[in-house]
Amino acid sequence: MTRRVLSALTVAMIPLFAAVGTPAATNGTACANLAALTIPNITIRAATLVAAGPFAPPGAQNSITLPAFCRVEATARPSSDSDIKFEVWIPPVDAWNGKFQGVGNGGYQGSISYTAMAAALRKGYATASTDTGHTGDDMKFGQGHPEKVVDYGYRAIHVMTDTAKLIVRNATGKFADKSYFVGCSAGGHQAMSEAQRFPDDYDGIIAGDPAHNRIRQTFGFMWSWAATHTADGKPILTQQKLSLVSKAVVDACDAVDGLKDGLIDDPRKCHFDPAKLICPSTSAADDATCLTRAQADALKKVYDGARNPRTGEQIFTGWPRGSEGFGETAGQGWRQYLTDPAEPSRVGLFRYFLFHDPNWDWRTLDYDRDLAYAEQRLAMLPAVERDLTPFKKHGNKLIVYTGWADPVVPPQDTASYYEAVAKTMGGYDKTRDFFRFFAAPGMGHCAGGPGPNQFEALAALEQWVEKGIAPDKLIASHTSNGKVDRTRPLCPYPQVARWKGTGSIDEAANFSCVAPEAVTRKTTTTQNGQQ
Ligand SMILES: [Ca+2]
Repeated sequence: MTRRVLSALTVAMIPLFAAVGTPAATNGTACANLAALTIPNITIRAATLVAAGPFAPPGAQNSITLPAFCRVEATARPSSDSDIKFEVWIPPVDAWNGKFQGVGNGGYQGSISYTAMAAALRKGYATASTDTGHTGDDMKFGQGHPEKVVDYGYRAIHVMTDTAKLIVRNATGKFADKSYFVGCSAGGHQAMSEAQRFPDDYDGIIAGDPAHNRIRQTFGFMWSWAATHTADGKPILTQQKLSLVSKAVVDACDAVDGLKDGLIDDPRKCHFDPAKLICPSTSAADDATCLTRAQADALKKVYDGARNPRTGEQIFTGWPRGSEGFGETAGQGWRQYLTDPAEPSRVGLFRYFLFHDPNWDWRTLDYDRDLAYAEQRLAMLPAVERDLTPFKKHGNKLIVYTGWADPVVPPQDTASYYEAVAKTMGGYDKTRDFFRFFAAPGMGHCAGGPGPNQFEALAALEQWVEKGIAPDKLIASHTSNGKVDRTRPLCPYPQVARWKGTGSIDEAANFSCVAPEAVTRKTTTTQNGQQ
C-alpha cells in the first residue's frame, strides 16, 4: 500500500514542471525561482544561490569550502505527523556531471549529512540528504509517533529521492542521466531499503556495513551488553583486555587463510577459544597479560551471539573474532557499542518504538516473545528481503561492502544475507549479474582497521551501470601516517584474494581473486587456529 501511495505522489508531481516560472538561459529554472515550486506534501523553505567559497553547515563548528551551487531547503510531510527536512544541492549546469547522488545517514542521526553532500557536489553531482524526519541521535522521537518511525525506517529517503529528482529537473531542464545512492552503517540500511522497497529509485546503490537487520541486531546489542557487564552493570572487559584478545586472535588465526600478513581473511573460519588466555591460578587478580574466567566467558557469549532460549534458534550472529579491540579508540573495538554504554545500545528501540514506555527495563526482555512481537510491529525497520527480482529487472546494480573486523555491524550477518539472496535468485552467477558483495579483511566499521580499507566503490559502480563493466575486484589501500603501506584486492564474495607466491604481500598486483575452496585446500595443514 505504501508503495502505491508514493507512486501516486510521484505521478502527481511530474506535470508541475511546466507550471514554474520562465526557464533561464540554461533551460532550467533560476535557483531562487525554485522556491515557487508547488509539490504535494512538500514545502520548499528556501532556494539560494551559494557562491564558491566557505560554507557553514547549520550546527557545524567549521565551514567547508565548496564550489558554487544552488541550495534548496525543503520539508516533506507524507503523513500528517511527518516533518522530514532535506536539502538538495545542484551544481551550475556547466559544472554538473549530469548525475544525482543521494547520500545516507549514520545511526539514528537526525541531521543532514553535509559532509557527504559536499563530497558529492565537489565531484559534480547534484545531491540530496535528509534528517530522516527527526533531530538528534536518541530515539525518543518515536514515542507515540509511529509515522515518524516509518519516516526513519524507509520513507524519508524515498520521498527525498523522488522530490530531489524533480527539483533537479526543474533546476537544470532535464532529469539526471543516472541516480546513485551511497551510504554506510545506517546509510547502508537505507541503501538496502531502497533496493528492496523502491527498486526503481536508483540505477546504482552502494550499501556499506549495512545495519539493515535492525531489529535482530538490536537484540544482539542487548545480548552482548548483558554478556559483557556484571549484574550491577559494570563492564567486565577493559580496553587493555580487548586489545590483548585481538592480538591473540590474530596470532592464532592469521595463517588459517594461508598467508601470515597480520589479517584474518574470514573470521568465520577462526574458532579461537578465549579460555586459552585465562590466567594461571598463581597470577595477580587483574593481570594485564591474561583473562579472568568471567572475561573469557563474556567474550565467548559475544562471539556466539543471541539465541532464542526456548527454541535454540540463532536470533543474531555474534560479533567477529578480531573486532574486540584492534585499535585504541572506542570505535576501534567493542567499547563504543558494547562495553562503554551505561545500558545496552539502542535500548530506545524497545522503549520508544515498540513498547512506548520510557521506563521499560531491558532486564525484562524476552528473547522469544518480544522478538516475534517486534518483527510484527516494527516491520518498517528492517530491510532483509531476499528476493531482489524487481531491482534486477530494472537493470540496476548493487554493491555491498563490509569490514571483516567490523565491531558495530557483524559482517557474518552481511555475508549470510548475500548467501540467502544468492540462494533465492538462483545462485551466485545469477546474483553477480546485478549484486556484488566485497568483504575487507581487517577493516572496521565503514573505515579504518589494520587491513586495507580505502577503495573507490562508487567509481566501480558507475563503470558497471554506465559501461556494463562489472567490478571483478576493488583495490583497497591501507594508510599509516598519510602514506599508503599496503594495497590488496577485495574480491567479489565468495571469492577471496590469494597471494600469487611471489612479490610483496603489500602490493595488490601480487594477488588474484579465487574461489575460497582453492585456498582451503592449499592450507589444510596450517590451520593452527582452528579447533
Ligand atoms: Ca592472514
